[in-house]
Amino acid sequence: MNSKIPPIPSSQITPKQVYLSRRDFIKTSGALAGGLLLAACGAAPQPTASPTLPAATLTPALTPTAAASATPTETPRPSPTPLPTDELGDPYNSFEDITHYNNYYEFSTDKQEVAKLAQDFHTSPWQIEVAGLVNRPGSYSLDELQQRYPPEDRIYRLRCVEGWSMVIPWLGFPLAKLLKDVEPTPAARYVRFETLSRPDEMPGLKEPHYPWPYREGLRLDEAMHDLTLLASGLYGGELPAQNGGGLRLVVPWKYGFKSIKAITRIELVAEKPSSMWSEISPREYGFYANVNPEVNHPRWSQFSERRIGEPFRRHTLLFNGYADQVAQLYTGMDLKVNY
Ligand SMILES: Nc1nc2c(c(=O)[nH]1)N[C@H]1C(S)=C(S)[C@@H](COP(=O)(O)O)O[C@H]1N2
Ligand SMILES: [Mo]
Repeated sequence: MNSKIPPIPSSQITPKQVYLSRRDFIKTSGALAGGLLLAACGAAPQPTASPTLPAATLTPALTPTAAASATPTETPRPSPTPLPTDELGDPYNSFEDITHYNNYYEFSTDKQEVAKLAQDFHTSPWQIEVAGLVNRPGSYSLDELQQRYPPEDRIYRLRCVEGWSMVIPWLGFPLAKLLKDVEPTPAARYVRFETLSRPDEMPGLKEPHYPWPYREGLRLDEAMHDLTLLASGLYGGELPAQNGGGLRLVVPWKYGFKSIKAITRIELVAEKPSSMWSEISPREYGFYANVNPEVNHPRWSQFSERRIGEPFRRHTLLFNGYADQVAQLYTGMDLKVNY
């Protein structure tokens, strides 16, 4: 694979407020950013390992200034602005990496081709149908949903079943809010999600070996968990087409393929729904797909992962590091059997 992407001014690929805050950041802590850039360039990870830079809007608590705490008699010493991190101290991946290293088979199986092929995909207006075993089915525009459920900042690790991972600052709302409002009936036990099929704009749909459309499913209690997000943005801006815009699911304790992109239909059902990947290879892509370093993929180990932008592999964490929040969903279940 070749990561030569023509240089694009960051003002064209970065949401405006992020771009502006990057410029401020570079002004105030150029030395730190430069140091990290050197460190990152020493290794040869791909794609490009650019230092992650903060969106000021996402991290007001992370930008202390030395001047504010200095007494008048002291010479203020510039203190480096820390890079924004998730709750485990892992720095965000760069906007460039998050938006140019994508799994999205409706466009391409080549992660570095997706952004280019998705650039004319229309993510607005966006309509989502909620149907099935609910008292109040309906069809909602993304605008309506965003007004009803104001987007929250959520910093999540994303671990792909292939063995790589990223830290992504999403904007979104808990799926639970929407589900509560549509009132699932007592018979509803699972939630089924379906991706839009728009063959004119999605060249990958011509690939006949895949049982399109992309579909995924969750148990209702997993779907109702507060970590389960419907994301409509990232890095403080709109959700780029290549990341699943208009609206995509994010389930951070499961392998990335569960986080279905470009959702147009959500259906409450009684039986465990099938998914595109489980139809292709049920042994390799199970329904639960909980991140677990002890349960290997039939063709490779899941013990460690490559964090995009880092030179060394990391240990993979049980439930992708969210065990304290989600392990109780699986009490009494054998995770090796229910993979
Ligand atoms: N509709 C659809 N959703 C999808 C995929 C896909 O090919 N099509 N790929 C999945 C996989 S394997 C991963 S790892 C994540 C990648 O999300 P990202 O490109 O935003 O990092 O999207 C998931 N959602
Ligand atoms: Mo993935």
